[in-house]
Amino acid sequence: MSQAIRVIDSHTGGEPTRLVIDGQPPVVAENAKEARYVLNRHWDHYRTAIIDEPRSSDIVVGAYLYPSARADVVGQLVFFNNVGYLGMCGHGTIGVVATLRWLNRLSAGTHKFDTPVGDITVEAHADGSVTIANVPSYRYRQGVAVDVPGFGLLHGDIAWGGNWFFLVEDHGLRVHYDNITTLQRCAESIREILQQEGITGANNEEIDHIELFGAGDDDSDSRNFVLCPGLAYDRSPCGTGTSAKIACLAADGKLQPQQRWRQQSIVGSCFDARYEIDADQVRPYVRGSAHIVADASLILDPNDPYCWGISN
Ligand code: PYC
Repeated sequence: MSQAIRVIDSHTGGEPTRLVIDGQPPVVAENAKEARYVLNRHWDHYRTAIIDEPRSSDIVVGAYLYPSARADVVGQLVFFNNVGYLGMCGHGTIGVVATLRWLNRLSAGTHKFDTPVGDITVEAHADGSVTIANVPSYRYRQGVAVDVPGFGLLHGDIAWGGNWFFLVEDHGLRVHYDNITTLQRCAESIREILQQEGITGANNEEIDHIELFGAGDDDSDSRNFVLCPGLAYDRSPCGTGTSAKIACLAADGKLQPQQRWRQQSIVGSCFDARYEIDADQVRPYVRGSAHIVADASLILDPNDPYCWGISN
């Protein structure tokens, strides 16, 4: 028997999000962290069916939203992509909120979600944009030197913004869409070196996102190129990556609480960011907009040799 999974696709500044509406694995968990564990351990074939080719591609981030026993949260929100599960996803959260608004399942105003890395609060604005109050973000290490074949000696900060990032400014490359191939090669090489040299985030956690920064334009403070886990790059400015950047700017004294930071993506889309100090921690606020692009049923036919996706 074939089964159907209803999904709604959106994009946030060019970066796609696929929210599963019906037909998700029947996971019942205490919280989003446990839900992610159970999904990874027992239901990973659903991730590959939903997000891998032939139904999707490595640039799409998927989202499951499970009910929670907690009355103060909308639900347990777990993001995934072609290589696994994310801690948090900023563009994805904006896409999920826009989708729930489109379905009339969420009102304008303030709402909380449980994610595997902690609670986040969102403000769904009347104009359709969404502000995320992200998990506390911080710089873990500053100016870590890496010798990258073909690119030379580079330095990066390691920072947490809901995922682990290595943020590099001294790469000497033009951060522009027409330079994507070189940016991608550089970011991939940096990640390889981090892995080879055992350079990690706190608690030995893998640094799976690499961010290369360049100058902004009249409308932005900076432009970034973000390599996501796997080989895809973020078309949006990356919500968790912008949070990591904000944490570094705050640590350097280059951005004051409530000061605006406009982060532009490699395709030109922008997030508006700022931070507050919350119990001595940097709490980033990231604002952006998403648009709905599809409301579809994925068909899982057991006779299809690629029913569960083409995975590597
Ligand atoms: O917006 O946080 C983000 C994100 C992570 C991976 C892709 N987008």
